[in-house]
Amino acid sequence: MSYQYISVDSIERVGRITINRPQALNALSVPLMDEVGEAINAFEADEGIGAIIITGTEKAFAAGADIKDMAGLDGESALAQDFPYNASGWHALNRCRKPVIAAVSGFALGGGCELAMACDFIIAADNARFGQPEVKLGIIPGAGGTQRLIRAVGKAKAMELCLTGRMMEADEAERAGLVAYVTPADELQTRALATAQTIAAQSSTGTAMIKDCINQAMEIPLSSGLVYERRVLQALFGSDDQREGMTAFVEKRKPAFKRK
Ligand code: CO8
Repeated sequence: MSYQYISVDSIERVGRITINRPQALNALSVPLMDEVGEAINAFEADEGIGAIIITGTEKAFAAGADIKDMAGLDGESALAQDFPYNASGWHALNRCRKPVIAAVSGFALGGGCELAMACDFIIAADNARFGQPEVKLGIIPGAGGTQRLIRAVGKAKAMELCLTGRMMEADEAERAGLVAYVTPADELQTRALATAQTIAAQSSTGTAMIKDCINQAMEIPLSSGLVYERRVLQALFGSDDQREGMTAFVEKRKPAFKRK
């Protein structure tokens, strides 16, 4: 598969999607997000892949939706196309059962911040800057900015960020709970890859179910979430991976999980 706006590679069970439109600070056009969708679907279907990284260039993860493309959009078309979900990347990301990490360097603004938040977690370079500046353009976030940011950083900071449109630096984003950890910019790819490889080496049933349960926690009450989690755990007893994982522990060896 050849792509125009992204590049794709894989290293030891980790599939990596690099947004590569540096002349526009990786602004997210519809064709670009369609390519992201194709690449996610291809990694999802590949049993040799256990985790996915989405990253950008050093200066920008993505500086938002492409404003030049959006400028001429009218309300009726936006509604008819279901903008911005008229690109397959958002759907592929929501459906993906493999863990997806956003490795963010530079700007993650507007749709770029939303794309990072739609991943399972964010690793940030120390030069990363997050923000939802849509208010400055006379619009509001539209791919989860007002919904996922509040769940990550709480109401006060989500309100303040979305209402002012200001940028938040990596260390503040880490303190606020938006990012899992911060790394020096020149170590971002190595550290993200190491984390992704650790995940990709686990039971793929286990990682898919953990992702499922944690995502459920964002949607349902605690009492229902606890039941959901327990039922998933119970269902995993008797699975190939449970047998192999526990047998390997008892036999003091590394588990050899089946890849499916
Ligand atoms: N869209 C299109 N082009 C962009 C964008 C963008 N979002 N961001 C930067 N560019 C282009 C610039 O126009 C410029 O191109 P050119 O050289 O042809 O003029 C080039 O990238 C370099 O940009 P700058 O010269 O501005 O670089 P600076 O380092 O001076 O500034 C900034 C960097 C601060 C990031 C600045 O470019 C900026 O403010 N960009 C816009 C950020 C923004 O407002 N993002 C939010 C967009 S709205 C949005 O995301 C709505 C979400 C709706 C759903 C999501 C769907 C994907």
